[in-house]
Amino acid sequence: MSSYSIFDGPGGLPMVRIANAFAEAEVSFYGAQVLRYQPRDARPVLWVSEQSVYRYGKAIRGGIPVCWPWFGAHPGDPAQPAHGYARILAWPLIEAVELPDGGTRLGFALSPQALAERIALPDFDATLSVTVGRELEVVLKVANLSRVPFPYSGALHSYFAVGDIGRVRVTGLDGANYFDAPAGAECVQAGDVTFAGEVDRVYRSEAVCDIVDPAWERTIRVAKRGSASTVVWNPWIDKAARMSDFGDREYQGMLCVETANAREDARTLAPGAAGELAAIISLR
Ligand code: TA6
Repeated sequence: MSSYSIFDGPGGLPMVRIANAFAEAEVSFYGAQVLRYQPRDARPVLWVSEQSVYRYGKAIRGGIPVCWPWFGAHPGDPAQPAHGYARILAWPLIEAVELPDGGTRLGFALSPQALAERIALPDFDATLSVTVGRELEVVLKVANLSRVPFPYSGALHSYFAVGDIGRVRVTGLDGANYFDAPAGAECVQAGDVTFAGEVDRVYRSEAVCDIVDPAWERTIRVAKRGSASTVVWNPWIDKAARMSDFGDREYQGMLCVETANAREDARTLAPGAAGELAAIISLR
């Protein structure tokens, strides 16, 4: 039985749907962005805004945007798009594999030529794999094919669906140093992360994080490889109201726990070197 199929999604954007014994998932070729991950007999794990825009040139608000080759604002050129180009370019499908355990793996490739038209970068190879099985595994692999160092930062900017953000807590970051963006300050996390206002923090942490969601009586585990930073974000009321692709009350049902290498954890690939950034997401 074929576990994947290609179809036209919102805005006519081509997408691929995976359906196997473990879960259903949907990935947009635009941005190689996982937009849906729903284990069998469970609610959707990922969140997508009902106000999201499905148009080339604008990042889709939700799922797992691929932020690369930089996280946040471009380090030197304010005219460049926030969070890089990967999430606003089409990634051709290069692999679709039905795995022995019944899972499914898709592979996408980012065209260096598509980026070269927009920004000068060392010659690279970038691929993204999505594996839907007992867990959801998303892996960004980058290789430096040039003879010069390749500096970059990035994130798998995962949006998660929760029942009530006011009751959610994120474990695993106790004692971690973080940059608090709204405060503009370096801080140290005390206990679990809870939410009673805008939270926009870049933690220096490689820890596994659990999103404990009492309202929906579940825990979402976010494990990772190749990531020294964990970003936690909820825009809360005022910032949500300022975003046209984010419903005013949608902040109550979502948060981001991002698998990243950001700020001091930015990477530099030596000539010929390769690196990966992986998020492994599961329900507990
Ligand atoms: O990951 C958190 C963050 O950097 C926030 O500061 C906020 O800007 C969010 O990403 C979303 O960014 P976007 O460009 O997708 O609106």
